[in-house]
Amino acid sequence: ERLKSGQVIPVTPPPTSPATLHRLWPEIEKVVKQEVAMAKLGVGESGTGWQLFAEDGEMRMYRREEEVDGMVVDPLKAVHVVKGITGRELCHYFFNPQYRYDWETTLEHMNVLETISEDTLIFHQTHKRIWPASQRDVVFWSHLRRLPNDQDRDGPDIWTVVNNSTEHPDHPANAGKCVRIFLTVCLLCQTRVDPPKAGAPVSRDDITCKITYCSVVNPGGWAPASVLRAVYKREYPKFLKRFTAYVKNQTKDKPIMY
Ligand code: 16C
Repeated sequence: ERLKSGQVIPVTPPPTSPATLHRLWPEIEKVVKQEVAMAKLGVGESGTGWQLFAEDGEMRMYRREEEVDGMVVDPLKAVHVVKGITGRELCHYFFNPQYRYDWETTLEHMNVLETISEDTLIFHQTHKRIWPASQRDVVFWSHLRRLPNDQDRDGPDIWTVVNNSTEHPDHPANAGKCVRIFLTVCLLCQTRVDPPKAGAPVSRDDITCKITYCSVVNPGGWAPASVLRAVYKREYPKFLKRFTAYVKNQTKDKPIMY
C-alpha cells in the first residue's frame, strides 16, 4: 500500500489456503504431523507391542489391546501393498464424500457439516448398530494432504488423509438415540514406480502402493468387549480389502493420477 508520502508499507502475503484461518487449523496441523509420524513407524521393532491379528496376501493387521474406563480402545495399524493404483488415487476415494457409500459398509448415513476448504471437511456419520449395543455416530474433520517424499526425491509424493473427532453445534454428542464415538484415523500412501521396459510408457503394471492405515476408536459408552473385538477383527480386514478393490476398479481405465 502506498501512503501520501510515497512510502510503501509491505503487505502480508495472503495465506496459501483459507483453511489456515479456520478455528480448527492449529489442531489440524498438529494432529496431521503427529499421525503421519506415527504411521511412518514400523510395527516390527521389539517392544512396540503390536500383535498381528489378521493376514491376507500382502495385508497385515496389528492391534494393541488397550482399555480406558473399561472400554476397549485397541489401536489398530494395518499395512498393505497394492498394485496398479497410486497413493493419490487411494486418498481421493477415501476423502471425497461422493464415493463413501460405495465402499463404507458400516455406514448408515453421512452428511458434510462444513466445507473448510477443498481439502478439509467436517462430517457427521451414523453407523450400523451392533447388537446389543446402542447405535453410534461420529463428527470428525477430515483433511487430505500431499507430502514430500523424503526417501525417494524422484519418486511420486506421499498422500495422506487424517480424520479426527471434533465437536459441532448442529450435532451435539449423545443428544439423540446415538452414542458418540471418538476416532483418530490416518491413511498414508506411498507410491513406487518401477521403470517400464525400454521406451514403453509407465503403465498401471509398473505401479505399487504401500498403504498404512492407523485407527483408534473409542466406543464412547458401554459395549461388550468381546463383541467389539469380534466386530473389528471382521470389519477392518473387510474394509481394507473392499476399499482397495474399489479403487482398483474405479481407476483401471482412467489415466494414472500421481
Ligand atoms: O476409516 C474408515 N472410514 C472413514 C470414513 O467413514 C472414517 C470413519 C470411521 C468410522 C469407524 C467406526 C465405525 C464403527 C461403528 C460401528 C460399526 C458397525 C459395524 C456393523 C456391522 C454390521 O474414518 C474405515 C472404517 C472401517 C471401520 C471398521 C469397523 C471398526 C469397528 C470399531 C469398533 C467401533 C465401536 C462401536 C461400538 C458399538
